Amino acid sequence: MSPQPRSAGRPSAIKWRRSVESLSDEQLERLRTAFRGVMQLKDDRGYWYHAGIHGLPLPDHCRVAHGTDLFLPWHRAYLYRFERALQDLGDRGVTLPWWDWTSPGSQNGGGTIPDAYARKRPGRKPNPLYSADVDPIALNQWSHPLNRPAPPFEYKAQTERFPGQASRLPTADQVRLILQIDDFREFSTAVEEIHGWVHVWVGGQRGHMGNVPLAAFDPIFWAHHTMIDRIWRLWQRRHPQSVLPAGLHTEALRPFEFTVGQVLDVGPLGYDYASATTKVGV
Ligand SMILES: [Cu+2]
Repeated sequence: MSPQPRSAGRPSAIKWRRSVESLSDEQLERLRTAFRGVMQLKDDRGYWYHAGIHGLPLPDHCRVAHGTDLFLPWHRAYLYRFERALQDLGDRGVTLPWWDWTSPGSQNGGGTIPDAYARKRPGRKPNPLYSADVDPIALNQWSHPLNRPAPPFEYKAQTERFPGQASRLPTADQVRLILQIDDFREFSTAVEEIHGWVHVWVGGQRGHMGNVPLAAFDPIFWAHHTMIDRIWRLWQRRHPQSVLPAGLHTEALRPFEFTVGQVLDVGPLGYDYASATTKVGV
């Protein structure tokens, strides 16, 4: 592995997020242990609490965080918060990996979910990255009569995926083109669009990932959004002169304790993306 980049003024304790496909067996096991840990907690340190922030149970923040200029910064704060919850269980070195859906392995055969997330029972224990229980309150709210128009069906109590039925995975060429866009708003809109393809590709018609209010219950949500955050980071490196829309800098990223301006630089947040993979589709 090539040496990690260090730039002046950075705290030395940068934690590296890595590609799912490059995790060692040990790193993967640590990630699974951390996921199992948060899934056992039913309070505000736990998985349901964090997954629920994205959409249901109410109040759902997905309306603020999608289709607006806050899409990228809101999800950066969200990933940060969840990654801290994983680390707070005791393994401080655990980080969120990204799923590079443009990689040859993921593009293979019309699209493939990485092994780390696709295998139901890779060892003696069930794989917590394969599926998760959904908070019953979120499910109830989804099918509640006040939720109009009435949803056409109910979602299962464990997250399900129906990959490849309803969309396509974005390619490396598509991401490269998007990375060339100079304007933040145009870039953000383009990234959000291809991000939606991946949600629908994974979830199909009936899978949780395909439905924003329930998407974050699927463990692969985090790897998908880490890839989106990484694309933003790659873009930031390439377009250092690009300015944000007026007023965006001071907007609050509720319910997180950040403003947009506070999440622009990942250095103070204590993480970055491993250098060996700053290209797209490798
Ligand atoms: Cu999303």
